[in-house]
Amino acid sequence: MRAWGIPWSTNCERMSIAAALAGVDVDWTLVTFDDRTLIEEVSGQRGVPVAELDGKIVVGSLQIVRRIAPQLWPDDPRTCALVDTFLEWFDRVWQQPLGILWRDSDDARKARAATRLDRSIDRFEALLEGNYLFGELSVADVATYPFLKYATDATPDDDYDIHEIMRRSLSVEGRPRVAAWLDRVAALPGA
Ligand SMILES: N[C@@H](CCC(=O)N[C@@H](CS)C(=O)NCC(=O)O)C(=O)O
Repeated sequence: MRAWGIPWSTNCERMSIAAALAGVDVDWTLVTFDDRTLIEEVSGQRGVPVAELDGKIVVGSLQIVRRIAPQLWPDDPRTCALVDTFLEWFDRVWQQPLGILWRDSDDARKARAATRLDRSIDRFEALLEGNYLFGELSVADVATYPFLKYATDATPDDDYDIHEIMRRSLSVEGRPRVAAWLDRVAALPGA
């Protein structure tokens, strides 16, 4: 499968993990964070990852993951509905404070955003009664690990501002299940 991305992209890592789990080879073309000319030419928008599937260009990490690794969605309809709801929460609500910490200049608002992010890790701690967020390994783990990993990640060349913000805002202190889960998911192929 051909795909386009940027180095250290959280959303590209979602796709890398899913592809490795599904046994799909990815032929990546990487561009830089600042020059999205090729991404715009290929897909008509700037976000990555972008993939070519059955001759069609697909954008959106979870849209791509659903196409290449549908087995990551639980079979049980109720658990599957919970996972989809969780994914919408993660992309639309959990990520919102990151934008405030990145772009906003209001210190009080930024402090509230940092508190919201930090407290959110307690929800992950509570979800992790077993090895994975919703019982078996699922798209919930694959989609959130590339973000949550910044609680412990120190990859030297990965110096994007947004990743530095996550390193500062996320912590596994007092969250032993999240710490163990990060190690567990890090050991998966593609992570
Ligand atoms: N909802 C999209 C978000 C894609 C996205 O925002 N990707 C980041 C990199 S992790 C990016 O390209 N941001 C820059 C931009 O959109 O201009 C997805 O899940 O793929």
